[in-house]
Amino acid sequence: MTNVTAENLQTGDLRIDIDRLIDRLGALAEIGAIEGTEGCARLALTDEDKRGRDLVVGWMRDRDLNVTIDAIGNVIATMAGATNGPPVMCGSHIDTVRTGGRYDGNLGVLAGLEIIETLRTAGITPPRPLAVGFFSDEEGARFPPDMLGSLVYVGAMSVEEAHGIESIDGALLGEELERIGYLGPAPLPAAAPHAFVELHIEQGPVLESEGIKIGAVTGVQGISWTEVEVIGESNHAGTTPMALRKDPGLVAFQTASFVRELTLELGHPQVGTVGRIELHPNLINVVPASATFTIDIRHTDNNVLLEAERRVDEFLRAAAAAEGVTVQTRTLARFDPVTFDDRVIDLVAATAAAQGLSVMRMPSGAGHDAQMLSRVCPTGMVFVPSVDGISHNPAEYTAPSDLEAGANVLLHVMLELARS
Ligand code: HGY
Ligand code: MN
Ligand code: MN
Repeated sequence: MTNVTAENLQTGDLRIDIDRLIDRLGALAEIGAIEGTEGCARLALTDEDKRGRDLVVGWMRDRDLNVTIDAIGNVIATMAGATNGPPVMCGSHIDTVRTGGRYDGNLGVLAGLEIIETLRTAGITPPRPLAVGFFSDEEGARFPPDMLGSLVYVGAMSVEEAHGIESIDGALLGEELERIGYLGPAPLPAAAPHAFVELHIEQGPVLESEGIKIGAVTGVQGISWTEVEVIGESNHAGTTPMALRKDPGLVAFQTASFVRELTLELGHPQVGTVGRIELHPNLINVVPASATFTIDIRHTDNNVLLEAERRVDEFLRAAAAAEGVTVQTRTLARFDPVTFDDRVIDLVAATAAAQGLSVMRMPSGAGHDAQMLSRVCPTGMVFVPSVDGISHNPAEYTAPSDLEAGANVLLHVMLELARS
């Protein structure tokens, strides 16, 4: 079949192969599978992450795509277009949290691969190159901050600084990259794509509760991650009178409950989470010597987020003073709210409507690589519903028809961007 460009072929009725996409999502989820669930655990740069990377890179190479790997382990696969120049790029991440589902991140990467395969099968050469990538350490759960790979990709953090980041389990990022064989030569920061679109599950309850099939994402809310170390004095749980204690655990727990009270006071969409806490020596009969915990607070309005950060810090220091303990804080991530490009948002909404899909504009509660790519090119996102709004949980689920709808919207948004 002669190569026809998208220009002269009615691509309007082109659709992806959902069975092939679901098969690949299943095959990838086998890696790091969480027994008895549909979920998987592939923390960034672990052996499981490596095995997942190897599988996806193999699929990319089997399709004769030009695959590049850079010095933070980002992998970009490019399909040639009728012209040269920066590609229209899609993608996301394939690292997960410890209680990961099979769709978070993986959908955006494998839908991109499916789109390229669909075009190849139809003998279509897009007017511009198309690319699909996965960015390293999007979750930031092992190596903070989150969206680390795409942050370095756009030049907002140096490779050297990133390589020096220590994980929660004491490893160095650069050494782990080398160990798993993904310390690549592709230049950083990378050349900006023509445009970037990320397909992702919503990971929240909005689309499902509204009965809407597609989210045309308007942006990402601000994110503030802080690690707090409270230093007290270990002592005997039985002999130490309460008035003589310097209990860092108490300050950690008081602060965690304050975070919840503050979110209730500030109201939706303010959110706050204490997701990790470690007491030392973590024994039943020892008043802890130290307590290390994390605070994740987010808001769509940066001024409210700044006020929330101030209030939490104020409470923490007052509680520490009252208990006679000391506090050290470390910022693990701080990203202002991001607004995507109106042209891409409009295109997502129009494409969904043209395919007869209900669509609504909405912000993202979760962080995404798209928020970093939006610093260098016109960027948008396509959301599909999460059943019961559940994510970062092996029970995460999105119906095949919704996966298919999202991938078909992504296909035609990318083709339209390739013509622009
Ligand atoms: O933390 C986040 O929002 C994303 O899952 N990395
Ligand atoms: Mn994600
Ligand atoms: Mn996630």
